[in-house]
Amino acid sequence: MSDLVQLTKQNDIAVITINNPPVNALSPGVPEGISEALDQIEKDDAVKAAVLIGGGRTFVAGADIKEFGKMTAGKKRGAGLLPLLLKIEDSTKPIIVAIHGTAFGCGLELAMAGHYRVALASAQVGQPEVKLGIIPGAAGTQRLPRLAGVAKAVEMCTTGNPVKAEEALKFGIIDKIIDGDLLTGVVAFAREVAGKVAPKTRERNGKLGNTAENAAVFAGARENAATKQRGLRAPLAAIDAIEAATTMPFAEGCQLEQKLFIECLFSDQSKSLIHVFFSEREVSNIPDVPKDTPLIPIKSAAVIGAGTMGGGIAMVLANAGIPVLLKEADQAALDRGLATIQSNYANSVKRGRFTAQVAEERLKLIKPTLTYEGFANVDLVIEAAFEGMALKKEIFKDLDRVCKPTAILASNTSTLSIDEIASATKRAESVIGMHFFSPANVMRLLEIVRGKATSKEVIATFMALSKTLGKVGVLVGNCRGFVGNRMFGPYRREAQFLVEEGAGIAAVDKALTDFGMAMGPLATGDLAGLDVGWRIRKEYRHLEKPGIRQPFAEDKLCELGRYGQKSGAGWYKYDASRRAAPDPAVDQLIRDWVAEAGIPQRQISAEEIADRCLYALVNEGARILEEGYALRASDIDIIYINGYGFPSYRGGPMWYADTVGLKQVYERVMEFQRQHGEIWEPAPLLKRLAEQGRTFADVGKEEGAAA
Ligand code: 3H9
Repeated sequence: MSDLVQLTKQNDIAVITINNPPVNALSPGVPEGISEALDQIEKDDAVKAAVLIGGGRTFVAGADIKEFGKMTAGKKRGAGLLPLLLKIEDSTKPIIVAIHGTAFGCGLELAMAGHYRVALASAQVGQPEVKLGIIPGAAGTQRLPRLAGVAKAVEMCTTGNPVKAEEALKFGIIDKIIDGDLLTGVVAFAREVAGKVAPKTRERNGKLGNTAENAAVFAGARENAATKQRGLRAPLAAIDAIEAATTMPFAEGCQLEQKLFIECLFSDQSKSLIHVFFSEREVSNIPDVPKDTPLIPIKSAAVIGAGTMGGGIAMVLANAGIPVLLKEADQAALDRGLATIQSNYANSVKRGRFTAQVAEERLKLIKPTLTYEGFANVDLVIEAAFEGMALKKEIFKDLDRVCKPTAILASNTSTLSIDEIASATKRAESVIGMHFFSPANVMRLLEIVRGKATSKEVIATFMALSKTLGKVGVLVGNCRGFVGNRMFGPYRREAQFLVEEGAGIAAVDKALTDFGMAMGPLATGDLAGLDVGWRIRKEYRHLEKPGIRQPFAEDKLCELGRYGQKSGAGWYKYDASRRAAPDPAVDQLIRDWVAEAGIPQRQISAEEIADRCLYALVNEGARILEEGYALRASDIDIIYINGYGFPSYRGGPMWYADTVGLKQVYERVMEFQRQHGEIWEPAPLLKRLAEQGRTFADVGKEEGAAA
């Protein structure tokens, strides 16, 4: 038998154990091993029932995702898992599946083929395939509605969200929760059911509902998917497959599921989402910071500034159970900050995210203060004061004086140099950038900015801390705007240029939302506040190269007090509930301004709008990669997906460029250079890769880049 599967016996109960670390994925060898074990069990008269269990930290977390790439590359085409699952279900002896950790994807599909399922209370089950752009491909869409009902199956297969053991029990996905040792519990359960007629999931049609009820469920789910998962194919395919479970015999439903599964698997969406899955794990690989680098314990923290960012960061720390001092300069600002935190927590309770008691416990961890008292004891300080170098240096000088020598000092700057901030201290090795995205308690991205002197221990600690805080931490180098905002500059510059050249405001935003961006670039400006960029541009105006075209519309809007949502008007006008509407007054203003500036007006296609904005991102991303401010193209992708609303099913800007083909992207950039001049000069790396027929994903494999 394969090394990945072991067969043992506890008297009359056989125990099949899957051992394929780290997550017991059903890699080649595992299904074969289970099948062989079943053959032996069938032949062994002494065995009355069998248990299927996972060794190590989890039951089966799904198919081996690495194998999908081999399948789509045409290197592999297996028989699939369906025959094995039928073999389990048709076993003459009851098979009881014991779940701990996660039974995800074909882990749950495997479990559902068993006659009974038991689980530890801490276990979770789910069909997360949709997050990889696919649907369950081993009869999950056919067996799950038979166990859990149609509505629950639709919810699980379209959202991909896991279900805890208690809920799984309530919905009939599992039969029992085991307290104490799982193996002992499942063997006892197996003895109870041994010799009885075992239920086959595929023959249980009682929960498949009636046509009228189901029609409402499917229509609602399709509408939901079209709005909440706009552009994604897999949720709709999952609904089609579950619908088949309600209208077709099991075997035919399985055939339709297979067809849809393969269609999704071979799609660009799935390839992109699988790229995102592995890239999100790759970010924690820092070549010069080994995995065993000692971590600095972070048991307490302080945040400076109780504004939107500071308050959000204090909540992030409190949510992770870390006590935090929250310092402001005056009582009124501190009170305002605390009131916002309280109302955020109250909203979460209202929405059912957690209980009032949990909110209270978290709130208790945040201690407001107007002084540095207590700062000598904290392990970490995050400065989230107003974005200005002089002020930040002043604060860091104070922190260097009041904090203990081992404390880490972090700045939540979005543009300023970490090295210059660190120069205000005598401990540059303990200074690091921690760029949260607004709202800090919601957005997953954290850019971790490495200064010249930042120590490896501090970097390793922050990579680990980002996970504790529930964030995706990406290490970036110290350049202006770091990775995300540095790329966002050219992207939003092009959006403005397009309007100044004659494109409609809504047309620019629509071209990008049609591409899949969560929001258009101009609406995003209104949301973030147009004045933020305006102030930064004023501070850096002296660095602008003379003779280079600069967009002017946003600056002029700010001069008129149109800062965006917060002032009720920006590119759009907003009502009291911040709903946007086109504003003919802005259209007129733009017409006047461009006439005055003598900019020729023309019709601009949605394709040109999307290309100019997206390739501006890609060209700047290529420079960042070559200059070493990002470790990998995929790190840039993760930043854009988690911080800037880039559609994950496009894989991020660099992956997207790879899928278009760098030769084509390069030629388009050259065309823009001919039309618009120097600002469109192709990045040398883009040019080189295009000429060599290579991709951004290849970079780093041969020619290293280091943040
Ligand atoms: C499926 O099942 C399709 C079927 O319906 C049909 C088939 C015909 N494969 O996340 P972690 C690796 S689709 C390969 O850091 P955690 C991961 O890359 C699948 N590798 O740990 C990492 O490697 P490294 C449906 C996998 O504790 C290491 O394991 N299932 C797989 O934070 C540890 O992972 C899913 O989509 C895999 N399936 O979280 C589940 N899973 O150390 C995907 C993990 O080299 N997995 N790895 O970077 C997860 O959601 C999480 O990994 C899990 C553990 C919750 C299980």
